[in-house]
Amino acid sequence: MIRSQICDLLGIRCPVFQGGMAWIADGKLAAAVSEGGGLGIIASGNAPGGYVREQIHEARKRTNKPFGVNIMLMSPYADEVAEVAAEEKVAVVTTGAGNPSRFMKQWEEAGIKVIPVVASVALARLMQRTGASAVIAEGGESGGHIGDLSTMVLVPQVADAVSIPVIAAGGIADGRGMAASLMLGACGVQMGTRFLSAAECTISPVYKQKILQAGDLCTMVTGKRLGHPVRSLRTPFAREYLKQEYGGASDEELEKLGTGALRRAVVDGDVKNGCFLAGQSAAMVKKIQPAAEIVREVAEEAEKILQGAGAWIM
Ligand code: TUI
Repeated sequence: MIRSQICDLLGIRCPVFQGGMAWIADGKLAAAVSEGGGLGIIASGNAPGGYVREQIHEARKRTNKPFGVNIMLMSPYADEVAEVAAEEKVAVVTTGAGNPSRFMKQWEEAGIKVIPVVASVALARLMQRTGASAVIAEGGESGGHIGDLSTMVLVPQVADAVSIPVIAAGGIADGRGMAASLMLGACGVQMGTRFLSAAECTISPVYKQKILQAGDLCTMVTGKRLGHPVRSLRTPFAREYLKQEYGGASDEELEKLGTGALRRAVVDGDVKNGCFLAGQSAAMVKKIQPAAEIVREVAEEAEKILQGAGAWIM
Protein backbone atom coordinates (compact mmCIF):
# COMPACT_ATOMS: atom_id res chain seq x y z
CA MET A 1 0.00 0.00 0.00
CA ILE A 2 1.25 3.47 -0.90
CA ARG A 3 1.93 5.48 2.26
CA SER A 4 3.66 8.82 2.70
CA GLN A 5 4.44 11.40 5.37
CA ILE A 6 0.96 12.93 4.93
CA CYS A 7 -0.58 9.64 6.15
CA ASP A 8 1.35 9.83 9.42
CA LEU A 9 0.70 13.56 9.79
CA LEU A 10 -3.08 13.20 9.42
CA GLY A 11 -3.64 9.63 10.62
CA ILE A 12 -5.03 8.40 7.27
CA ARG A 13 -4.28 5.13 5.46
CA CYS A 14 -4.08 6.38 1.88
CA PRO A 15 -2.68 9.72 0.63
CA VAL A 16 -5.84 10.51 -1.36
CA PHE A 17 -7.91 13.65 -0.59
CA GLN A 18 -11.39 14.32 -1.91
CA GLY A 19 -11.66 17.94 -3.09
CA GLY A 20 -13.97 20.32 -1.22
CA MET A 21 -16.48 20.89 -4.01
CA ALA A 22 -19.00 23.64 -3.23
CA TRP A 23 -22.64 22.44 -3.01
CA ILE A 24 -21.42 18.87 -3.61
CA ALA A 25 -19.02 17.65 -0.93
CA ASP A 26 -21.27 17.17 2.11
CA GLY A 27 -20.80 15.25 5.36
CA LYS A 28 -22.01 12.02 3.75
CA LEU A 29 -19.46 12.06 0.91
CA ALA A 30 -16.61 13.21 3.17
CA ALA A 31 -17.35 10.44 5.70
CA ALA A 32 -17.43 7.80 2.94
CA VAL A 33 -14.02 8.88 1.65
CA SER A 34 -12.51 8.99 5.16
CA GLU A 35 -14.01 5.57 5.98
CA GLY A 36 -12.35 4.34 2.79
CA GLY A 37 -8.95 5.41 4.12
CA GLY A 38 -8.59 8.75 2.31
CA LEU A 39 -9.28 12.27 3.57
CA GLY A 40 -12.88 13.34 3.02
CA ILE A 41 -13.44 17.10 2.91
CA ILE A 42 -16.69 18.97 3.54
CA ALA A 43 -17.08 22.00 1.27
CA SER A 44 -18.41 25.25 2.69
CA GLY A 45 -18.66 27.10 -0.66
CA ASN A 46 -20.95 30.08 -0.13
CA ALA A 47 -22.91 28.38 2.68
CA PRO A 48 -23.37 29.91 6.17
CA GLY A 49 -21.73 28.53 9.33
CA GLY A 50 -24.84 26.65 10.49
CA TYR A 51 -24.87 24.48 7.37
CA VAL A 52 -21.20 23.61 7.76
CA ARG A 53 -21.70 22.71 11.44
CA GLU A 54 -24.57 20.37 10.49
CA GLN A 55 -22.41 18.65 7.89
CA ILE A 56 -19.55 18.22 10.39
CA HIS A 57 -22.00 16.53 12.79
CA GLU A 58 -23.38 14.40 9.95
CA ALA A 59 -19.84 13.22 9.09
CA ARG A 60 -19.06 12.48 12.74
CA LYS A 61 -22.16 10.26 12.93
CA ARG A 62 -20.77 8.22 10.04
CA THR A 63 -17.05 7.98 10.80
CA ASN A 64 -14.54 8.24 13.62
CA LYS A 65 -11.74 8.83 11.12
CA PRO A 66 -10.29 12.28 10.43
CA PHE A 67 -11.88 14.51 7.81
CA GLY A 68 -11.48 18.12 6.71
CA VAL A 69 -13.50 21.26 6.00
CA ASN A 70 -12.75 23.45 2.99
CA ILE A 71 -13.17 27.21 3.42
CA MET A 72 -13.89 29.10 0.20
CA LEU A 73 -12.21 32.41 0.97
CA MET A 74 -14.32 34.44 -1.48
CA SER A 75 -17.50 33.45 0.38
CA PRO A 76 -19.35 36.20 2.28
CA TYR A 77 -19.53 33.68 5.15
CA ALA A 78 -15.79 32.84 5.23
CA ASP A 79 -15.25 34.43 8.69
CA GLU A 80 -18.26 32.63 10.16
CA VAL A 81 -17.27 29.25 8.69
CA ALA A 82 -13.65 29.72 9.85
CA GLU A 83 -15.00 30.17 13.38
CA VAL A 84 -17.20 27.04 13.13
CA ALA A 85 -14.20 24.97 11.99
CA ALA A 86 -12.21 26.23 15.01
CA GLU A 87 -15.06 25.61 17.47
CA GLU A 88 -15.67 22.12 16.13
CA LYS A 89 -11.92 21.40 16.18
CA VAL A 90 -12.03 19.56 12.84
CA ALA A 91 -8.86 17.61 12.07
CA VAL A 92 -7.99 19.51 8.89
CA VAL A 93 -8.93 22.78 7.20
CA THR A 94 -8.22 23.30 3.53
CA THR A 95 -8.76 26.68 1.88
CA GLY A 96 -9.39 27.78 -1.67
CA ALA A 97 -9.67 30.84 -3.90
CA GLY A 98 -7.49 33.16 -1.81
CA ASN A 99 -4.94 33.77 0.93
CA PRO A 100 -6.01 32.40 4.35
CA SER A 101 -3.28 34.16 6.42
CA ARG A 102 -5.78 36.07 8.56
CA PHE A 103 -7.28 32.83 9.90
CA MET A 104 -4.12 30.80 10.50
CA LYS A 105 -3.59 31.76 14.17
CA GLN A 106 -7.21 30.95 15.07
CA TRP A 107 -6.98 27.49 13.51
CA GLU A 108 -3.54 26.78 14.93
CA GLU A 109 -4.83 27.56 18.45
CA ALA A 110 -7.66 25.07 17.88
CA GLY A 111 -5.08 22.38 17.02
CA ILE A 112 -6.24 22.19 13.40
CA LYS A 113 -3.88 21.19 10.59
CA VAL A 114 -4.18 23.80 7.85
CA ILE A 115 -3.59 22.75 4.25
CA PRO A 116 -4.23 25.65 1.85
CA VAL A 117 -4.76 25.20 -1.87
CA VAL A 118 -2.13 27.22 -3.73
CA ALA A 119 -1.90 28.04 -7.41
CA SER A 120 1.55 29.70 -7.24
CA VAL A 121 4.99 29.26 -5.71
CA ALA A 122 4.71 32.63 -3.90
CA LEU A 123 1.57 31.63 -2.02
CA ALA A 124 3.06 28.20 -1.19
CA ARG A 125 6.11 29.89 0.38
CA LEU A 126 3.93 32.33 2.31
CA MET A 127 1.74 29.48 3.60
CA GLN A 128 4.79 27.58 4.85
CA ARG A 129 5.98 30.72 6.70
CA THR A 130 2.50 31.25 8.17
CA GLY A 131 2.38 27.76 9.69
CA ALA A 132 0.59 25.55 7.14
CA SER A 133 1.07 21.80 7.74
CA ALA A 134 1.13 21.07 3.99
CA VAL A 135 -0.08 22.67 0.76
CA ILE A 136 -2.26 21.45 -2.09
CA ALA A 137 -0.71 22.58 -5.39
CA GLU A 138 -3.68 22.75 -7.77
CA GLY A 139 -3.21 23.13 -11.51
CA GLY A 140 -5.67 24.73 -13.91
CA GLU A 141 -6.91 21.35 -15.20
CA SER A 142 -9.17 21.22 -12.16
CA GLY A 143 -12.80 22.21 -12.01
CA GLY A 144 -14.21 25.34 -10.40
CA HIS A 145 -12.05 28.33 -9.53
CA ILE A 146 -8.62 27.88 -11.11
CA GLY A 147 -5.16 29.45 -11.28
CA ASP A 148 -2.91 29.99 -14.32
CA LEU A 149 -0.42 27.11 -14.17
CA SER A 150 -0.91 23.48 -15.12
CA THR A 151 -0.32 20.68 -12.60
CA MET A 152 2.71 19.41 -14.54
CA VAL A 153 4.67 22.63 -13.95
CA LEU A 154 3.14 23.83 -10.68
CA VAL A 155 3.74 20.72 -8.56
CA PRO A 156 7.54 20.39 -9.09
CA GLN A 157 8.07 24.13 -8.59
CA VAL A 158 6.08 24.14 -5.34
CA ALA A 159 7.85 20.94 -4.21
CA ASP A 160 11.22 22.69 -4.76
CA ALA A 161 10.10 25.85 -2.95
CA VAL A 162 8.78 24.40 0.33
CA SER A 163 9.84 21.72 2.82
CA ILE A 164 6.30 20.89 4.03
CA PRO A 165 4.40 18.08 2.24
CA VAL A 166 2.85 18.90 -1.15
CA ILE A 167 -0.40 17.35 -2.37
CA ALA A 168 -1.01 17.50 -6.13
CA ALA A 169 -4.40 18.42 -7.59
CA GLY A 170 -5.84 19.24 -11.01
CA GLY A 171 -6.34 16.66 -13.76
CA ILE A 172 -5.74 13.64 -11.53
CA ALA A 173 -8.43 10.97 -11.78
CA ASP A 174 -6.67 7.59 -11.71
CA GLY A 175 -3.56 5.72 -10.59
CA ARG A 176 -1.52 7.02 -13.52
CA GLY A 177 -2.14 10.60 -12.39
CA MET A 178 -1.31 9.65 -8.83
CA ALA A 179 1.93 7.89 -9.81
CA ALA A 180 2.93 10.89 -11.96
CA SER A 181 2.19 13.28 -9.08
CA LEU A 182 4.50 11.34 -6.77
CA MET A 183 7.21 11.52 -9.45
CA LEU A 184 6.74 15.31 -9.59
CA GLY A 185 7.51 15.62 -5.88
CA ALA A 186 4.05 15.38 -4.31
CA CYS A 187 3.33 12.97 -1.46
CA GLY A 188 -0.37 12.62 -2.17
CA VAL A 189 -3.19 13.70 -4.45
CA GLN A 190 -6.50 15.49 -4.27
CA MET A 191 -9.27 14.54 -6.69
CA GLY A 192 -12.58 16.32 -7.18
CA THR A 193 -14.07 15.31 -10.52
CA ARG A 194 -13.46 11.57 -9.97
CA PHE A 195 -15.48 11.71 -6.74
CA LEU A 196 -18.47 13.26 -8.58
CA SER A 197 -19.17 9.67 -9.64
CA ALA A 198 -19.03 8.27 -6.09
CA ALA A 199 -22.16 6.36 -5.10
CA GLU A 200 -22.34 8.48 -1.92
CA CYS A 201 -22.16 11.76 -3.86
CA THR A 202 -25.71 13.13 -3.70
CA ILE A 203 -25.70 15.41 -6.77
CA SER A 204 -28.48 15.18 -9.35
CA PRO A 205 -28.24 11.99 -11.47
CA VAL A 206 -28.20 14.32 -14.50
CA TYR A 207 -24.88 15.81 -13.26
CA LYS A 208 -23.36 12.33 -12.91
CA GLN A 209 -24.52 11.34 -16.38
CA LYS A 210 -22.98 14.47 -17.88
CA ILE A 211 -19.64 13.59 -16.27
CA LEU A 212 -19.81 9.97 -17.47
CA GLN A 213 -20.58 11.15 -21.02
CA ALA A 214 -17.91 13.89 -21.12
CA GLY A 215 -15.18 13.85 -23.75
CA ASP A 216 -11.70 15.34 -23.67
CA LEU A 217 -12.77 18.80 -24.87
CA CYS A 218 -15.95 19.02 -22.80
CA THR A 219 -14.86 21.72 -20.34
CA MET A 220 -14.28 25.46 -20.80
CA VAL A 221 -13.20 28.44 -18.70
CA THR A 222 -15.43 31.45 -18.03
CA GLY A 223 -15.06 34.41 -15.68
CA LYS A 224 -11.56 35.52 -16.70
CA ARG A 225 -12.72 39.09 -17.25
CA LEU A 226 -13.86 39.37 -13.63
CA GLY A 227 -10.55 37.92 -12.47
CA HIS A 228 -12.10 34.68 -11.20
CA PRO A 229 -11.72 32.04 -13.90
CA VAL A 230 -13.95 29.01 -13.39
CA ARG A 231 -13.79 25.70 -15.29
CA SER A 232 -17.07 23.93 -16.02
CA LEU A 233 -18.68 21.64 -18.59
CA ARG A 234 -19.31 23.24 -22.00
CA THR A 235 -23.08 23.69 -21.60
CA PRO A 236 -25.58 26.23 -22.97
CA PHE A 237 -25.13 28.20 -19.71
CA ALA A 238 -21.32 28.33 -20.00
CA ARG A 239 -21.50 29.38 -23.68
CA GLU A 240 -24.03 32.11 -22.90
CA TYR A 241 -21.88 33.35 -19.99
CA LEU A 242 -18.83 33.57 -22.24
CA LYS A 243 -20.84 35.35 -24.93
CA GLN A 244 -22.00 37.98 -22.45
CA GLU A 245 -18.56 38.21 -20.82
CA TYR A 246 -17.04 39.39 -24.09
CA GLY A 247 -20.23 40.95 -25.44
CA GLY A 248 -20.41 44.07 -23.31
CA ALA A 249 -22.32 42.83 -20.24
CA SER A 250 -21.55 44.82 -17.06
CA ASP A 251 -19.88 43.16 -14.06
CA GLU A 252 -23.23 43.31 -12.24
CA GLU A 253 -25.02 41.61 -15.13
CA LEU A 254 -22.44 38.80 -15.19
CA GLU A 255 -22.67 38.45 -11.41
CA LYS A 256 -26.46 38.11 -11.73
CA LEU A 257 -26.16 35.54 -14.53
CA GLY A 258 -23.89 33.39 -12.34
CA THR A 259 -26.02 33.56 -9.20
CA GLY A 260 -27.66 30.23 -8.39
CA ALA A 261 -26.18 28.49 -11.45
CA LEU A 262 -24.24 25.87 -9.46
CA ARG A 263 -27.29 25.06 -7.37
CA ARG A 264 -29.35 24.64 -10.57
CA ALA A 265 -26.81 22.04 -11.77
CA VAL A 266 -26.25 20.17 -8.50
CA VAL A 267 -29.79 20.13 -7.11
CA ASP A 268 -32.06 20.53 -10.16
CA GLY A 269 -29.89 18.90 -12.85
CA ASP A 270 -30.88 21.85 -15.08
CA VAL A 271 -28.93 21.17 -18.28
CA LYS A 272 -29.82 24.55 -19.79
CA ASN A 273 -29.32 27.02 -16.92
CA GLY A 274 -27.01 25.10 -14.58
CA CYS A 275 -23.25 25.54 -14.17
CA PHE A 276 -21.72 22.04 -14.04
CA LEU A 277 -18.28 22.54 -12.50
CA ALA A 278 -15.87 19.85 -13.68
CA GLY A 279 -12.17 19.37 -14.34
CA GLN A 280 -10.48 18.31 -17.56
CA SER A 281 -10.33 14.75 -16.19
CA ALA A 282 -14.12 14.38 -16.57
CA ALA A 283 -13.63 12.15 -19.61
CA MET A 284 -11.54 9.76 -17.49
CA VAL A 285 -14.44 9.08 -15.11
CA LYS A 286 -15.98 5.83 -16.31
CA LYS A 287 -18.45 4.52 -13.75
CA ILE A 288 -20.36 5.11 -10.56
CA GLN A 289 -18.74 3.28 -7.64
CA PRO A 290 -18.42 3.58 -3.86
CA ALA A 291 -16.03 6.30 -2.66
CA ALA A 292 -13.94 3.75 -0.74
CA GLU A 293 -13.46 1.76 -3.96
CA ILE A 294 -12.24 4.91 -5.77
CA VAL A 295 -9.64 5.56 -3.05
CA ARG A 296 -8.45 1.94 -3.14
CA GLU A 297 -8.45 1.59 -6.93
CA VAL A 298 -6.45 4.77 -7.53
CA ALA A 299 -3.89 4.01 -4.81
CA GLU A 300 -3.43 0.38 -5.91
CA GLU A 301 -3.05 1.35 -9.57
CA ALA A 302 -0.43 3.97 -8.66
CA GLU A 303 1.42 1.41 -6.54
CA LYS A 304 1.51 -1.10 -9.41
CA ILE A 305 2.83 1.50 -11.84
CA LEU A 306 5.55 2.63 -9.44
CA GLN A 307 6.59 -0.97 -8.70
CA GLY A 308 6.94 -1.64 -12.43
CA ALA A 309 8.68 1.65 -13.17
CA GLY A 310 12.13 0.02 -13.26
CA ALA A 311 11.14 -1.87 -16.44
CA TRP A 312 11.56 1.40 -18.40
CA ILE A 313 15.30 1.49 -17.79
CA MET A 314 17.21 -0.47 -20.47
O1 TUI B 1 -11.33 27.16 -4.77
C1 TUI B 1 -11.19 26.31 -5.59
N1 TUI B 1 -12.20 25.90 -6.39
C2 TUI B 1 -13.48 26.40 -6.35
S1 TUI B 1 -14.08 27.54 -5.29
C3 TUI B 1 -15.56 27.49 -6.02
S2 TUI B 1 -16.91 28.46 -5.53
C4 TUI B 1 -16.82 29.77 -6.58
N2 TUI B 1 -17.96 30.32 -6.91
C5 TUI B 1 -17.99 31.34 -7.74
C6 TUI B 1 -16.83 31.91 -8.24
C7 TUI B 1 -15.66 31.36 -7.93
C8 TUI B 1 -15.64 30.27 -7.08
C9 TUI B 1 -15.56 26.60 -7.02
N3 TUI B 1 -14.40 26.00 -7.18
N4 TUI B 1 -10.01 25.69 -5.78
C10 TUI B 1 -8.87 26.04 -5.02
C11 TUI B 1 -8.07 27.06 -5.72
N5 TUI B 1 -7.55 28.11 -5.16
N6 TUI B 1 -7.76 27.07 -7.02
C12 TUI B 1 -6.99 28.16 -7.24
C13 TUI B 1 -6.88 28.82 -6.06
C14 TUI B 1 -6.20 30.03 -5.76
C15 TUI B 1 -6.05 31.02 -6.71
C16 TUI B 1 -5.43 32.21 -6.40
C17 TUI B 1 -5.71 30.24 -4.48
C18 TUI B 1 -5.11 31.44 -4.17
C19 TUI B 1 -4.97 32.40 -5.13
O2 TUI B 1 -4.40 33.63 -4.85
C20 TUI B 1 -4.29 33.97 -3.51
C21 TUI B 1 -3.93 35.39 -3.31
O3 TUI B 1 -4.86 36.14 -3.08
O4 TUI B 1 -2.73 35.67 -3.33
